[in-house]
Amino acid sequence: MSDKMKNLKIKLEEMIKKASSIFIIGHNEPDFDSLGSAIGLQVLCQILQKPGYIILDDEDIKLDPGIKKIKDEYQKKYHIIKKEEFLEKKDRHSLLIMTDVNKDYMISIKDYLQEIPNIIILDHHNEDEHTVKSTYKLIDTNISSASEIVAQLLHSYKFPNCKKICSLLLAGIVLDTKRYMKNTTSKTHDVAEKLMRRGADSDYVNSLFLTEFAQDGKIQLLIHSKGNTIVQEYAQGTLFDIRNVTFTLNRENPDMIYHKVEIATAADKMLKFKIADASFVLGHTEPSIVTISARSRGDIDVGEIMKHFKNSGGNKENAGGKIEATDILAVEKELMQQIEWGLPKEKEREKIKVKKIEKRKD
Ligand SMILES: [Mn+2]
Repeated sequence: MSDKMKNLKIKLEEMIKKASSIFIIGHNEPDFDSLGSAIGLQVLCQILQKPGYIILDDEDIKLDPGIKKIKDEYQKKYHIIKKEEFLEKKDRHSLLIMTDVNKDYMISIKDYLQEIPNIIILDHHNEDEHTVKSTYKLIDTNISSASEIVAQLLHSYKFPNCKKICSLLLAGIVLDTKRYMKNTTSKTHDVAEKLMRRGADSDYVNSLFLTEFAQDGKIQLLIHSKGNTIVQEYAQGTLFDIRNVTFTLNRENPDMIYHKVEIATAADKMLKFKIADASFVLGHTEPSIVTISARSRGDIDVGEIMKHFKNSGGNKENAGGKIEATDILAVEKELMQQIEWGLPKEKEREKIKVKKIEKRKD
């Protein structure tokens, strides 16, 4: 275990033991990493014999089917609660642990952060001006997932239901690494291997990732229907040298409502094609909300591009946002303009070139 991880463990144990109650929260519209790591942290509270709660305020109908399945199975056992219950239960000695998230606009209790004296953040996403002020944090973008962090924390403990918990944490890692294709280090494999040895069930993990037949059809249509995907070429001399960026939205029926997961999956799928060095997929998730998912192979920083929009941002290769808008085509136009404007000035490009040459010398 690295020193950073050891420190986190010491700090977490100390603060959990001191707190009257512990609330654990992941990002809105939870995925396997945020919910899996939250359940893992709740297990840590149970090991330390402290009352812990997981706040999940999203409506059931908006949850991904796999997430809904986990919630239904574990709601009672691991005290998954809504925001209202958190408001009733919190007091001046409560501890909040944020996992898989560090930004205020991505959690359901952002209006109540001032009322919580101690906050610990454990995350693998970039920080920015919206990052919540915390008492202690471990934020490391080189770690694959929050589940990888929590798995390491739990490895030295014995606890009931271990196989199931290890399966959930493995699901988090599998999701965020795209099955070990991205953000994967030897440590990630190490942690995953240990989860398997403790009984993680890959059949169960795979079952969580099954998609609905109809949903896959909807995603394929979004990508492939004539005219839905536009490819923009950014020529040499711009930030990307020659790079193709794709923009996908339902142009025939722009008001169609999509699930966030459908938009994210479509953006992932686009990167499998040679035509896309970066992909942006836009869709209404509500009549007045346009959700964007942005993906990149790495040399286009989509997080930086998305930062232009309110409530948006992310990592270099994986970003997104929820924009308040009714006109999706206007949002796309703004996005395209943002990419043009974001191109560096001549001088900055010189700097980038110099950097590359210096690297080659090493
Ligand atoms: Mn994650």
